Order: sequence, then C-alpha cells, then structure tokens
Amino acid sequence: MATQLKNLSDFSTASEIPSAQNYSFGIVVAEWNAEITNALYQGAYDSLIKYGAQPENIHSYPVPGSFELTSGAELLLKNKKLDAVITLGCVIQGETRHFDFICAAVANGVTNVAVKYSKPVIFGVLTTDNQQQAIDRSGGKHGNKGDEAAVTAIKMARLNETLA
Ligand code: DLZ
Repeated sequence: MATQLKNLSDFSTASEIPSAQNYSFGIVVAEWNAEITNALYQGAYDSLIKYGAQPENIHSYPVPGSFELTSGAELLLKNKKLDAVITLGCVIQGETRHFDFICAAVANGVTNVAVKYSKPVIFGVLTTDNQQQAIDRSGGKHGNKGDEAAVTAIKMARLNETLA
C-alpha cells in the first residue's frame, strides 16, 4: 500500500532512489543530433545499471528523430513486458516552426502512450535554443538529462509496483 503524504517532508523516502534490480526498462533514442542523444543514452543506461538494473532487462532501440519517440515507445510497450520506457531525444530550435511541432507532438505523444498502457513513459527530450545548451545538459555543466530520466523511470516503476 502506498504511503499517504500530508507534506512531502513527512515522506522520508521521497528523495531515495529505489533499487532497479527487478524492473525491466525500454529506452528509445532518437538518431537526430546523435552526438547529444548518445550522451543522453549513456547517462540513462549507466544510471539504470548503477541502481541495480540487469543489462538483459534493458531493451534499447533507435528511432530516426524525436518525432518517432512516441511510436517507438508504443511499439515497445505493445511488444515487451516493461515497467517503464525512457524516451531520449534532442530538438534544437531552428529557423522554421519544426521545433514547436516536434516538441509538442512528443510531449503529448508520450503522455498518451503512458496513459494508454498505464505504464510510465519518461520524457528525456532536450528542447534547446542551441547546440551549446544541449551539450551543457548531456554530460556538461548542467548534468545529464539521461541520468535524470533513468532515475525518474526507476521511481515511477516502483510507484506502479507499490500501487499494484
Ligand atoms: C526534421 C527534424 C528537424 C528539423 N529537427 C529535428 C531535431 O532537432 N531533433 C530531432 O530529434 N528530430 C528533428 N527532425 C526529425 C523529426 O523528429 C522526424 O524524424 C521527421 O520529421 C520525420 O518524421
């Protein structure tokens, strides 16, 4: 049974990262801006392993661009028994409105997939004004969004297990 919170501070384990040992994960990675998404992937994969996930329980697949992350996540959840899916991509602002369409489509898309399958689908997509901001967030001075996505996936997998 999940612990009922009054305040976040009442919940001493809120910041604890649970063991990932018994969970299965999907990771979908966009090939666009591959230098960045490879770094995100490395961060996510290493974090899952660090917190106890078994390599054979991490199922990783590339998709062409961030727009395809939604269908990648859906195909994974349809075909594999997973506790959470992490989507990783990098959309950099250009001169056209592509940026807005792709970002909105992925954010809405992964939300819909999560609801459809009742499984956590994590939004690990950098949406930046330029390349430097992306570098800074994929292992640079602002950390690695891939690590954060992995930790979020573990916490959400545990929440699902707790409530089941
Ligand atoms: C077309 C496109 C553009 C302009 N920019 C990016 C980007 O910055 N990051 C990204 O992941 N993908 C981009 N794409 C590709 C789209 O995500 C998608 O693969 C194509 O529109 C085909 O559906």
